[in-house]
Order: sequence, then C-alpha cells, then structure tokens
Amino acid sequence: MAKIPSIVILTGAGVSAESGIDTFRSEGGLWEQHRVEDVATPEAFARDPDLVLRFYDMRRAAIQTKQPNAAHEALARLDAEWPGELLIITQNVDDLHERAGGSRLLHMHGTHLTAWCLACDGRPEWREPLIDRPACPQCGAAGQMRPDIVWFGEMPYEMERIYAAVGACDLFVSIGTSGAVYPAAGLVREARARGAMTLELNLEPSQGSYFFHESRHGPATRLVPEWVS
Ligand code: BV8
Repeated sequence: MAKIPSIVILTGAGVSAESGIDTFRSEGGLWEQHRVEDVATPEAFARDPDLVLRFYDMRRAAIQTKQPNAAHEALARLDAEWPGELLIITQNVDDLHERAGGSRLLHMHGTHLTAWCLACDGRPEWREPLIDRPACPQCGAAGQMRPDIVWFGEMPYEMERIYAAVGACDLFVSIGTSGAVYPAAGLVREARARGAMTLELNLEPSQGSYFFHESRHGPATRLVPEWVS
C-alpha cells in the first residue's frame, strides 16, 4: 500500500494577522518605542523586568479577546482528518491553533498558555498578569514567574523533535512567516535537502521564498482553505 505522505506545517504571525493579532514586522514590530527584538530578550528582562512583563501582560490580554480565523480552522480540519503523520510547528505564542481545534501542535517559541517558574522550573497553566509578581501555583515561590516564551538568544523548544519531523516529511508548508528568524527560517532548507516538496503560503514573498518549490501570495484566510480543500 502506498505510504501516506507526512506533512509538516510551519506557521508564523501572518496566520493570526486576520484575527487582529499584530505581526512582528508589519508595524516595524514596535512597542512603546522599543523594537520587539529589544524587549523579547533575557537581557531586557534582567535590565527592566517591569517593561518586559508589561509587554507580555498586554499581549496575553489582547490575545484573549481574539478569535481563530478561517486559516486556523482549515488547519485544524486537516489535522483532524489527515490519516498520515502531520505536525503543525508554530512560531506563534497565541492559542488560536488550539482554540480552532488543532491538536498535533508544537509551540517552538513557547506560549501564553503557561508561565515559567524560575524557582521550581514548573510550567503552570497561566492567564493572569505577571507584573504583580504572583506566587507559583506549583511551589508557592513569589515573584519568580516569567513568560514561558523563547526570547531572542534562547534555544527554541523541542528542536530535536522538530528536526526529526522536518527531516522525515514529504511535504513542508510554511504559512505566514517572514523567514526572518532562525532556526525556524532554516527549516525549509532542511526539508528540501531531505527530499520534501516545499510550499510557501504568505501575503507577500518572504526572505526565504527562494528556497520553496512553490510560493503562493495572498491572505492566509483565502490561501489556506484553498490548499487544504
Ligand atoms: C537562537 C517569541 C541560539 C517572542 C520569538 C543573525 C543571523 C541569523 C540568526 C541570528 C542572527 N542574530 C541573532 C540570531 C538568532 C536569532 C534570530 O534569528 N534573529 C533574527 C532577528 C536575525 N534567533 C534566536 O535568537 C532564536 N534562538 O538562535 O538560539 C541558541 C543556541 C544554543 C543555545 C542557546 C541559544 C530564538 C528566536 C525566537 C525568538 N522569539 N517569538 C514573542 O513572541 O514575543 S521570534 C518572533 O519573530 C516570532 O515568534 C516569530 O517566530 C518570529 C518571526 O516572526 P514571523 O512569525 O515570521 O512574523 P513576521 O511579522 O516577521 O512576519 C509575518 C509574515 O506574515 C510576513 O511575511 C507577512 O507578509 C505575512 N502576513 C501578514 N499578514 C498576513 C500574512 N500572511 C498571510 N496572511 C496574512 N493575512
């Protein structure tokens, strides 16, 4: 019996843009006159923890007011129906893939759904602001919680599992990412080198378009349902 193709899907901020969540580089990724790259770093957290905690509290609260869009829903349908291997690797820290029903999901840059306690290394479910230095629900330590988000200069989560999935896939689809941030932006080359077909669905050509066999340009809420159907 013919092998069912295995699929790896990489999503970025563009898949959540039509849900009203700002991408990083459309408005220049600015926040309170800081570049995101300057706020989303361990150094920024050490230098000005209140600024960084306020940045993530604001984004966590904003995300809770947003809804998944037709792109998230189409990917969740594919996830539910595809009989072969499938993994959605998202760079996004929002929970819109989950809320659309996605389950074969990996947040390589972390998520707003949990916080990270530096006292016990726990990852409790989290929804509240961190600016008030709440106590960790697992160990009770106060003021030791940081966003469970991979900052610039930190190692993304589950890279071994990611490289194994990308190296074994037959189809690699990149959706809504600028190809600006590594190691995520290098995954298409890993997939292609191992013989996968590679497709990019993005509003406009990305920094990595050259590496894809095919690039389609337009809004994710149109391109993704068209591709999934
Ligand atoms: C690491 C969490 C090493 C934070 C994020 C020089 C060269 C190469 C690499 C580096 C370098 N200098 C530094 C590095 C490393 C660095 C990096 O790549 N920097 C870049 C800026 C050059 N990478 C890292 O630091 C990574 N870690 O390398 O660790 C290491 C090794 C050993 C031990 C320890 C460490 C960690 C990177 C993770 C950083 N965290 N997110 C947060 O969310 O607050 S990254 C952040 O930007 C996002 O998570 C996302 O992953 C990333 C890229 O953003 P995109 O998702 O692509 O969004 P963007 O706005 O850029 O693009 C949106 C796209 O959507 C656009 O193309 C647009 O056209 C399109 N679009 C818009 N609307 C729509 C649409 N498409 C369809 N439909 C629409 N409607």
